[in-house]
Amino acid sequence: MSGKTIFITGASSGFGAACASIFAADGNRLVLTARRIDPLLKLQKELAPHADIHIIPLDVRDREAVQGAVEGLPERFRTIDILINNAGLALGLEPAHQVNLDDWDTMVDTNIKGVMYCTRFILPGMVERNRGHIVNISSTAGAWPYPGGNVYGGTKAFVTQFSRNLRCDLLGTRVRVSCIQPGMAETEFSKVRFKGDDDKAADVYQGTEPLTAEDIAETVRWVTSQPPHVNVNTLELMSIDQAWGPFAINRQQK
Ligand code: NDP
Ligand code: 8X3
Repeated sequence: MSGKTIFITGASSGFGAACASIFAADGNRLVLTARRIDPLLKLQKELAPHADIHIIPLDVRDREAVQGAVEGLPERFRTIDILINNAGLALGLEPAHQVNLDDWDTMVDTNIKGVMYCTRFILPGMVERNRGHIVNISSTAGAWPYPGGNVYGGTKAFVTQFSRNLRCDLLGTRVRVSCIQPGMAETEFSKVRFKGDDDKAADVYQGTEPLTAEDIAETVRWVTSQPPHVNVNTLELMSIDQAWGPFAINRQQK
C-alpha cells in the first residue's frame, strides 16, 4: 500500500513511531502528531527520504486544537485515507480507592476524548469521499480486567465498543473501522505508567519476550492492506509469554 495520506496520533514514540516508519517506507504521506515536538522532528528527518511528512505538535485532549490541526492541514495532506487513533496512556496501578483522581481524568481525557475528537473531525471527509479507514488502538485491558487496571481498562473498553458502534453508523459506506487490542508490549508505556521509574518499568518485561512496537505496526499495516471489501473488526494479539490467569478467589482465614 502506497500513496495514502495517514494521520497518526501519538507518533513521538512506541507504536505510533513504528507505524510512521513502516508507512513511510511504503511511500505514504504522513501527518505525525504528539505533544513532544523534538521526537517528531527527529522522525521527520529520518523518514523524509521515503515520504512526505507533516508534523503537528498536538495534545489530543484539546478539542479546539484537534479541530485546528485537521482544518489547517496543508492541501496535499487534507485527504486523509487512514487515521490511526493511537495516542494514549496508563497512569498508575493503584487500587481504585487509593488512586490519584487527576490520573483518572488524564486517562479519560486522552484515551476516550482524544479518540472522539480525532474521529469526529476526520471522519466527515472520509464519509464524503466514501473511502477511508480508522484504526483504533485499544488493548487487552479493554476486554480482560486486572488489579489496578480500573480506569485504564475502562477507557480501552470504550475504544473497543466505540469502534464497533462506528461500524454500525458507517454501514452502507466504504469507510472501514478496525480495533487492535495488543497485550504487553515494550515501549515507553510502562515508563509513563510508573511516572519515570525505569526499574519498575523494566520489571514489567523482565524475563519475557514482549510484543514490540514493530509487531503492532506490522499488524496495522496488514489490517489496512486488506482488499477494500474486507473489514477487520477486532484483532487481539499477545506475546507468547502472556496468557490469562484463573479467577482470583478471596479465602477466609481459618
Ligand atoms: P508510548 O508511551 O511509547 O507512546 C504513547 C504515545 O501517545 C506517545 O507518542 C505520546 O506522545 C502520545 N500521547 C500521550 N498523551 C498524549 C496526548 N495528550 N496528546 C497527544 N499524544 C499523546 O506507548 P505505546 O506506544 O505503547 O502506546 C500507544 C497506544 O497503545 C496507547 O493508546 C496505549 O494505551 C496502547 N497500548 C499499549 C500497550 C503496551 O503494552 N505498550 C498494549 C496495548 C495498548 P507525547 O508524550 O509526545 O504526547
Ligand atoms: C497495555 C497492556 O496489560 O499493561 O494496554 O494493560 S496492559
